[in-house]
Amino acid sequence: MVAPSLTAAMEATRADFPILAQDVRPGVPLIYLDNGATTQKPLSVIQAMDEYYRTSNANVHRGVHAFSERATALYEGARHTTQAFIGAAHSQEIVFTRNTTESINLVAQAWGGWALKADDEVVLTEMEHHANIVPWQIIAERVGAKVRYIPIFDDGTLDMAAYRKLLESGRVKMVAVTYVSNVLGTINPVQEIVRLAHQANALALIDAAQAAPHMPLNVQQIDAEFVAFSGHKMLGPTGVGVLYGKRDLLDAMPPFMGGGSMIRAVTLAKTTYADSPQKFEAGTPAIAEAVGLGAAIDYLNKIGLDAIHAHEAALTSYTMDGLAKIAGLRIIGPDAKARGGMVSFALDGVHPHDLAAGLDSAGIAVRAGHHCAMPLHDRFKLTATTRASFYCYNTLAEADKLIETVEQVRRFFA
Ligand code: 7TS
Repeated sequence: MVAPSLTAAMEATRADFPILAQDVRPGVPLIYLDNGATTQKPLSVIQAMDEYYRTSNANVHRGVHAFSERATALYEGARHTTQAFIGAAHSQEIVFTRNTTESINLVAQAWGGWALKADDEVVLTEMEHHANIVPWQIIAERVGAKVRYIPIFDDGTLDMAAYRKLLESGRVKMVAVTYVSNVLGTINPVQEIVRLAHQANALALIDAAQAAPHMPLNVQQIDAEFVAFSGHKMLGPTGVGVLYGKRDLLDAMPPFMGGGSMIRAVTLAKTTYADSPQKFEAGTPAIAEAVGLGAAIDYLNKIGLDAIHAHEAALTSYTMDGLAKIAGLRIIGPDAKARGGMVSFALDGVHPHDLAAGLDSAGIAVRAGHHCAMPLHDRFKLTATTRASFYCYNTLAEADKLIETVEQVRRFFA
């Protein structure tokens, strides 16, 4: 049973999100259950970006003029806010990128191009988003390394014994794993995964795109060398993401891209590089977006990651119970207790796109397709699923409407 008082406190956050007050079509209110793709933005984030452009806009780290100093202070302030949010020891360990995808590509190209040699191995899992598969395939192909995958059980959890076996090759240099699956919702035991990687002298990268927005995350506790996530999935704007990296490693690695702002000195013959994070932030960064991300983190801290996680767990458990009663409906992934705030399902005889279109006519936004995890869908012998993914502002009434509408769509196609 869901404690209504728990969800009521979170449901009150709805008032902070202007978009949620809109109708999708006249008389059809928006029920936004596509938070795994991107989240809505509270007024405080929208205002912080508006305020930045109205009062402080200039380029950063360049001019000696007052506005450049003001913009730099705001941009670096967002870096400190992000550092505190994930418990990093140094602000130099926070690199602003465009998104999780760019953060992982940065590591695959800059670290991988430098450290990976022929016949080295990179270990991923079968449940990765394409953003944590393709960059590794590209670099592996370039240097002659191999990509191996930790298999998953039918319940959507990782086969840790198979992982231990993979590490026995003695050739694994990197283990890159998602914290929370964007399809199954599985919360992986990342601390244990990293510990085992280190025991085998491998480094670790955690894709925290679906974790950082939804639960407390401490990079020192996880101890991975790299952690990646996106601003837009945690109430912040698009165009800004984060790569956390351990300082010694970031200092030792070559840059990802070259250009302005990342150099110490340039001559026509040779360039020396600035320290991290500047070394990895070539060109004018997404300044207003970083300011918006800082405001999003302030907002998340105010409502509390523990409370958000508990709210989403309650909604997910409630939704799974309701959906499980629908004839011919199959949920993939583990029990509600072992997952983040999402549920993906297949309905016999109804294509996920038809189901999503039926839900859309009732104002319900969900994602249908392979969710950029084709190997995972292959593993479950499905081409596509429908996914509902929650955030702080979703309500039990919305979960009810979802369950009821899925049943109506099933009857329509029966
Ligand atoms: N990793 C995971 C686990 C993700 O869920 C996503 C985006 C990414 C990486 C890539 O993030 P980006 O910000 O660089 O695009 N996942 C989804 C999704 O599930 N639906 O749309 C985007």
